[in-house]
Parts: sequence; structure tokens; C-alpha cells
Amino acid sequence: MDTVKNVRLTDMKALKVELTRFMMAYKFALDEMNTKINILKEEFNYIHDYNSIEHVKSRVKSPESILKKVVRKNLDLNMQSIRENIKDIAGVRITCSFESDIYKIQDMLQNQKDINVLECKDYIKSPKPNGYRSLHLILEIPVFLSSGEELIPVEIQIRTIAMDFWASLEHKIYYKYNKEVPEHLLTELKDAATAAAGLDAKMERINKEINVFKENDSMNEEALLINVNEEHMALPLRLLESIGHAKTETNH
Ligand code: 0O2
Repeated sequence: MDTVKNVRLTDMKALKVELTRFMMAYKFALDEMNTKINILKEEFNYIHDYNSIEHVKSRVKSPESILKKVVRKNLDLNMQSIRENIKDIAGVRITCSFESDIYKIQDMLQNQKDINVLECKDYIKSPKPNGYRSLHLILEIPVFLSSGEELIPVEIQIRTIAMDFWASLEHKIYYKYNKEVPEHLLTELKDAATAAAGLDAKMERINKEINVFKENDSMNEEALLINVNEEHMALPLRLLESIGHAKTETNH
């Protein structure tokens, strides 16, 4: 009896190690992806002098949620089936200021040569019937483990602050009513989604106008402002001119 128990215990321990390795690969993929996103965020900040990314949240799906999804999707309960069918075990949510930032970030990520695009669902161009808007990407990224290279999928949801505000409220309501949301709230949520989309469009227009103004204004300045390590520094135009002049001289 004790021997059977011991064998079971050994099996369970081996399985635990296997599962931990499985989950860790997703955690490492998230770490890699977060580094890429942070670099883009900082670089964007230096060059364009504003935060295109407001905040980033990431998570590895809990084993309990993975199990629920396996049951909901009627999948086989084994590692291979989970690996092949559940692509959001590693997930990142990026919240941006403006709708145009979403597509800039999408391009900047997709153009990196170690990233493969497995899937793209644009719920901004085609919102869900309930009003949900967001850009969903499944990107595959290599993770280098002691056992070799593994390609791990990461789900990236990119949305504006308004889209995120709406989705959080809708999610809360959906679970509060145990997925049976009263008709009048569904209608109100749809109206709120339309209002949020209107707000995004308005903010985008205002921002474009400000940018044109900023560009024209900077032509008349004595110095250009740059942003280094969250600090604004003035680059005198005389300095830029003489560096530019020296460069032209060396090239000749
Ligand atoms: P969690 O806890 O957020 O991760 P999938 O189930 O992913 O295989 P689907 O439905 O095709 O299949 O995926 P889709 O459309 O890419 O959406 C997956 C995720 O997007 C959801 O994750 C939500 O986070 C979000 N989402 C999609 N639709 C809605 C919506 O109508 N309202 C809100 N608030 N969020 C939405 P999970 O799996 O639900 O859970």
C-alpha cells in the first residue's frame, strides 16, 4: 500500500516539475515582451516627447483559469492540447492615449524580426456586437531555455483609456449579473461604447491640431526641447547648426 502511495507521490512530483517548467516558459515570454514594450515606450517618449503608452499590465493565466477554458472549449486535458489551443496563457494589456498610437505600437512590435504574428483581431475597426473595442494580437516570441529554444505565444490587447474604462465596467457588470445582464443595461453599455468611441475620435482630432501647432511653434524657437530620462533639456539651435555644419564638412 505504502509503495503504491510512494509511486503516486513520485508521479505527482514529476508532473509538478513538468507543469512548473510549462508555466515558466510563458512567464519568461512575458518578461521578454515587457522588455520590448518598455523600450518602445521610453524611445517613443524621447523622440516624440509624449507617452504613447499610458500603462501596461501583464499576467500569466492561472492553472485554474486554464482548466476552465479547457472545459469551456471542450479540449483534451493534456499539455500538448493546451499548448496548441490556448494562446492567451501569457497576456499583456497596453493602454494608450490615442487610437492612432494603437496601430503605431502594433507596427513597432510586428516589425521586430524575432516576433511572429499568429493572429490579429481588430475589434476597433469591427467592434463586437456589445460595443467592445480593442486590438488583439497573438505574437510568438522565442524563449531560450537550458533545453533549447521554445516559441511561446503571447496575447497582446492594445486599447485606449476610454476603451479600457468601458471594458472594465462591462466585465464587472457581466460577472455581477452572472452573465445574465438585464436588457436595459446592455443598451446603456452599447450607448456608452458609442460615446467612448466618439470621445476617442475627438481626442485624436484635438491632438493632431496641437501637434501641427507645436511643429509650427518650434520653428520660431531659439532652442529645441529634448526629453532625456524624464527631464526636459534645451538644445540651442546654434549648437544644432554648428554640429550639422561640422558633419557636412567631414562628409566632404
Ligand atoms: P481574461 O481573464 O481577460 O483573459 P478565446 O476565448 O480567447 O480563445 P475569443 O473569444 O475569440 O477566444 O478571444 P478574444 O475575442 O480574442 O477575446 C479574449 C479576451 O478579450 C477576453 O479574455 C477578454 O479579456 C477580452 N474580451 C473579449 N471580448 C470582450 C468583451 O466583450 N468584454 C470585455 N470586457 N472583454 C472582452 P477572457 O478569456 O475572457 O479572460
